[in-house]
Amino acid sequence: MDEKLKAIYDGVVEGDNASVQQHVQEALGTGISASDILNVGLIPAMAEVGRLFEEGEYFVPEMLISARAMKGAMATLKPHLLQGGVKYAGKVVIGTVKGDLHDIGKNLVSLMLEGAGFQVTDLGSDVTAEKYIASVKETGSNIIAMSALLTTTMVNMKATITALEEAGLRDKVKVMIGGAPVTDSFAKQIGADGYAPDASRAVAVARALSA
Ligand code: B12
Repeated sequence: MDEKLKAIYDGVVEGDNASVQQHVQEALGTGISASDILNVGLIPAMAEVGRLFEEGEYFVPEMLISARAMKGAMATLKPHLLQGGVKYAGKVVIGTVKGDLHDIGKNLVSLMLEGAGFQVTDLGSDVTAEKYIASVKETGSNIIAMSALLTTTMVNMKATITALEEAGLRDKVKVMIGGAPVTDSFAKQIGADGYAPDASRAVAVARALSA
């Protein structure tokens, strides 16, 4: 791995916000692309943090400071990732489902969709079915994108789809879902229209659903 990308990776794993910021700026300055910083440095670092948590080496506070370092880096990368966006491609309401506070992956999907020319309304995390529905009505969006990182909150994706049906909106809006525990077969099982395992494939799915 490139030295700068390794420094970014280490900084996120160690939760060293200042060092991550510094190395991200330097990497951009030396011509390393924002997408390499994201895909080679930042995302694998968060996967490592998850592994350390699973093995009992890290606890919630460590996860939190790593997440802060990752978020800070993403804020710096945002303008670079948005460069070269294409024309308006569709309207998406996105959020992490009720009971779930994990928003890093959702933020990435949101960012990539924006970069690909979608108009994105980001409702944040812990989003109830009612909130998704109110936002679809208000913005006239054609896609709801839901994220879940906890096996215990995945059920709230199905609850949102049921609420859409009850509101008479199911045939007006496509539903796409994702997040580490979510699979294609789960998406089919709950009647979602699309699933993607990562942010770049989320863009392809959103394009297909808007066609
Ligand atoms: C950071 C983190 C936290 C942070 C979150 C900070 C934040 N603002 O997001 C904090 C410390 C708050 C946290 C809390 C908890 N966490 Co946590 N957390 C993580 C960790 C380490 C990383 C998640 C992450 O950001 N990954 C990086 C991003 C880029 O990846 P991603 O989210 O998967 O997103 C990508 C794809 O999934 C996809 N995607 C995501 N969303 C969407 C949406 C759509 C529509 C599409 C198409 C695609 C898509 O694209 C993204 C980009 O490529 C994971 C471990 C892991 N390996 O996932 C545990 C993990 C998710 N947490 C876990 C747990 C248990 C918890 C707690 C319950 C811990 C506790 N005891 O309190 C709490 C729950 C709080 C709550 N109510 O939500 C478990 C979940 C286990 C399970 N099976 O349910 C995990 C898996 C850790 C573990 N191995 O045990 N956590």
